[in-house]
Amino acid sequence: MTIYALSTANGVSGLAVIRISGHLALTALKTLSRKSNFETHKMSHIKIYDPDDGMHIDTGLGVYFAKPKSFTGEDVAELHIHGGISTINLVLNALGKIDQLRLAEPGEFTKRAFINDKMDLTAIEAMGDLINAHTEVQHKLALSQMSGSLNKLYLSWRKKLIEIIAYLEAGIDFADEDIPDDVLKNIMKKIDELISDINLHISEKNQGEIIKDGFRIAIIGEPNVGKSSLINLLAKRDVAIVSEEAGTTRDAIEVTLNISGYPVIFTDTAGIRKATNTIEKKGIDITHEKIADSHLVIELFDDKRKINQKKGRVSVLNKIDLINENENTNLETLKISTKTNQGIDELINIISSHVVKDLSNISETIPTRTRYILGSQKIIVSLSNAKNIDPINQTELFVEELRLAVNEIGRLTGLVDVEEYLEVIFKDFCIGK
Ligand SMILES: Nc1nc2c(ncn2[C@@H]2O[C@H](COP(=O)(O)OP(=O)(O)OP(=O)(O)O)[C@@H](O)[C@H]2O)c(=O)[nH]1
Ligand SMILES: [Mg+2]
Repeated sequence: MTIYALSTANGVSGLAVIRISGHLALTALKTLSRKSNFETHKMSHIKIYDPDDGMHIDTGLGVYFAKPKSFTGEDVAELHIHGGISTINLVLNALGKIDQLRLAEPGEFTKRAFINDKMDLTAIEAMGDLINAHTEVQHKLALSQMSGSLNKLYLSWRKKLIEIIAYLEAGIDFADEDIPDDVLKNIMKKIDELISDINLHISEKNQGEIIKDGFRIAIIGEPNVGKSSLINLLAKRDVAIVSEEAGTTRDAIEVTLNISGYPVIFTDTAGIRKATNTIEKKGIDITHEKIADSHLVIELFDDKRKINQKKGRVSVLNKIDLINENENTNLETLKISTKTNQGIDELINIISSHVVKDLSNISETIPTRTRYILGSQKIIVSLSNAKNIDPINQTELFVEELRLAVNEIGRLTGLVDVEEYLEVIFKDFCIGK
């Protein structure tokens, strides 16, 4: 079936793009435009007509991509039309009148791209990340993974294992074929190297989570020190209630901001004190959970005598506007005022340096999904099992473990193909001799 759908966002806009994919894509373009020649990959100025009653619907651009050089790998056409709701609906209706054309299901274009080997699973997932990217770093990582950095890493693991399997299988099937000694000696070394590469990949999990889900910062302190005032100032809007009454905030309130290109989630929390009120107590419990859950804690004070520097926390003295200038000259702690904005830029710089430090040297292949981590862990299990098996005397058992690992890698990229082992054997050994 040939499918079609609006590919730009729903709603009113200057332009809208309707994408058509399948063997009738060009026919549909010709039918609606009443134009008979389209050159592949070239835009043409077209008028769009309803195929039944001949109504002129819109004037725009049409382009045809002959397979396989298209997003889906099938024949694809695009109609660039005006982005009004009625225009879009009329064009979609007109397409629906053509035989064997139907509205695409969610994700169906991408699914076809996957089936036609245009993209592997990691690229598809990264494309989703790219569309949802809010910050520069998310964007950069998603673009790199969409362009195949992760797929390349996984395929390199797979290739190493397939090579080992190929050598060993050749040994079983063709007894007169000598397996070179050095190859066997190297097998365990190669597996060890692979295990450490995969462990390195798994260890980058935290960075992946931070880039995707955000660097979490809890703003804590005693009641009334100005935590909610600070979060409102950072967010540039009133997200939390500010009051001179101590114990105002009970629920943890979160805002996500872009700091140096990274998503940073600030959490305003209930002020910590010995509370008697049950609701406030619950709020304070949540504060402790948030502290445990964050990458960085900012502890606010409004009384310099109470300041203490706890490890892993950034201590900040607020309400500096109330303090006499001479009093605070030799204080090491960062001083701010949410009233006058004093010290706020410096605070943001400090936060930024913490975020950047945690994410320095990030590789383009950090695991951005839990399934990459779970899959990698399964691969390690199989490789560790293999290490306890003698590859020469128990070749089949050994190879079986490697196969499980290879399949698991195949699952990561969406490619599971056992025939490939044979291909490698045929390529590396002259079997027919
Ligand atoms: N003068 C001055 N007052 C401030 C400053 N920051 C906050 N305040 C005041 O301090 C009081 C408490 O502020 P909040 O932001 O509600 O404090 P909080 O830490 O969130 O308090 P709880 O939610 O009760 O824990 C309010 O009356 C604010 O206007 C500041 O920098 N200077
Ligand atoms: Mg508050």
